Amino acid sequence: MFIVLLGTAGSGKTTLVTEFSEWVLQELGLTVGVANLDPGCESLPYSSDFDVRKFVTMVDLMKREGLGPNGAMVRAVEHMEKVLYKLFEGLQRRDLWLIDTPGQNEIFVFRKVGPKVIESLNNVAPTIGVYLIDSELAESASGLVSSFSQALAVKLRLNIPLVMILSKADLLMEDTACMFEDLKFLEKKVIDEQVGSLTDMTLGLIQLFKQLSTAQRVVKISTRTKEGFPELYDVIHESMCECGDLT
Ligand SMILES: Nc1nc2c(ncn2[C@@H]2O[C@H](COP(=O)(O)OP(=O)(O)O)[C@@H](O)[C@H]2O)c(=O)[nH]1
Ligand SMILES: [Mg+2]
Repeated sequence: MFIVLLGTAGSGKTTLVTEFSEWVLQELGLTVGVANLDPGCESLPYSSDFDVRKFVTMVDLMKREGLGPNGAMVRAVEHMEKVLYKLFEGLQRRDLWLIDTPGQNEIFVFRKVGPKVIESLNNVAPTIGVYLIDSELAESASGLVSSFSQALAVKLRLNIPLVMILSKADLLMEDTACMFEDLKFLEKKVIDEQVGSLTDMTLGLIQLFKQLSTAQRVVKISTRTKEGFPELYDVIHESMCECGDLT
């Protein structure tokens, strides 16, 4: 099974890959592989079984081609597409694989490389996305709904089962947790926030969100406190079963 970590820059993907891989190994005794697909990271907190930086790095492209960070990331993912087949040569058998994706997630997801990576993984083993909603960005009702709409765009683009989680639960405000868990409460908060002509659209997005997450339960994760790791493993497994990919 491949678990692809997705979410905005700084939402906690790399940290979660590090902590969750250790937890899966120690607590569940499963073999876990880790692949880094971020050509822009300077150092990694985990030891990777596959690292795209062996083939391309952003720093190198910035130096060689005089590009800025975004231009270099665009060139890097274009190059990644060409070396994708090497990714699969490097992946040995494991109970599960965690796939870390670029910090500048939109360049990965919305360029050709994102769907190509997912398709190639899916051809090898069942693949699921874990989308991190950053608690720090979801302090207001409209902030949380904007995060939902980003997740919706990712789901549309990659077309895989997507488990939605709230990252950095240790920073979570009580109101945010309630909004995430109780969509009726979120609707009320949207109306209270008086976003004017955007209210109807925002309420419409909440309706869409109800259909988006494959997991019925809300998972709050903190890599600081280790809150939510067993729940995350359970919802990943449940989502795979619902999609008929696991029994
Ligand atoms: N408070 C808190 N900070 C976190 C947590 N997970 C990650 N971070 C911090 O968030 C920042 C971005 O994390 P990173 O994993 O690099 O995000 P990425 O860009 O999505 O890979 C780092 O400073 C992390 O230490 C968490 O659970 N709680
Ligand atoms: Mg990262």
